[in-house]
Amino acid sequence: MTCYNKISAPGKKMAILIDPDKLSVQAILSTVYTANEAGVQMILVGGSLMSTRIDSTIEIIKKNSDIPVVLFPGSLMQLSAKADALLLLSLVSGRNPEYLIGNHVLAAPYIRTTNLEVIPTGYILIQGGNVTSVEYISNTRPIPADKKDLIVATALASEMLGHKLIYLEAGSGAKIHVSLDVVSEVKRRISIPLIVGGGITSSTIADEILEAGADMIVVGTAVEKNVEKINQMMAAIKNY
Ligand code: 1GP
Repeated sequence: MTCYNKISAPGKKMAILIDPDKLSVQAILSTVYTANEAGVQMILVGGSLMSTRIDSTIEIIKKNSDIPVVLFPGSLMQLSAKADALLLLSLVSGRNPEYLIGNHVLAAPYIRTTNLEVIPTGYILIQGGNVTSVEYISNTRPIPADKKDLIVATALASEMLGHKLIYLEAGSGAKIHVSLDVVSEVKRRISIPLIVGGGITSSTIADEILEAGADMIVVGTAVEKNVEKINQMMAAIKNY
């Protein structure tokens, strides 16, 4: 089954975000073992900066897990043929052409030489109460969290342009996750799968966001701080 089919399949899913720069090899291993046991559906790999070689991180994950590894690249330096799939992100909330098409042009010839499954993704950055790395690095403004109509219009335009997924992002370490109201309205209006991430720190929040309509949640910071969160959040997912 392709990664896209896994995301689109009925039921709720959780992806763990592994940022190679933030975790030691030992911490990556303990995250991966816990994810295996808990039945996590996907592992995303990426970050805003990267001083570690992404290939070696993916090798470690692959050697110790059968969970699909999906690239979630913060930059062109984060491409690897060793992953299973690539979220080809278009930062549609922003107006920086490099993150809408420029980097994609630079990456496309290389991506074509790999076996990566490419998943075109409309990536929508929403204010999360603090300035996140994505906002700073991409030099784009997030959509204000209370502008539900703008967020919905952006998601609709993204779907109409042919993106296969919508990713609502409050930013890694966001103080405030994407609101339940926004998640449910976007889900109601689009017909492609919905991913939500940023600031999901507890199983209660995870459950509320899934209940509001997310098909898959992405959790990074909370798991970096406490790997046990994987079990707690997966327990919420298993209720569906
Ligand atoms: C960031 O959505 C992801 O791109 C995860 O965010 O680190 O806040 O869980 P957190």
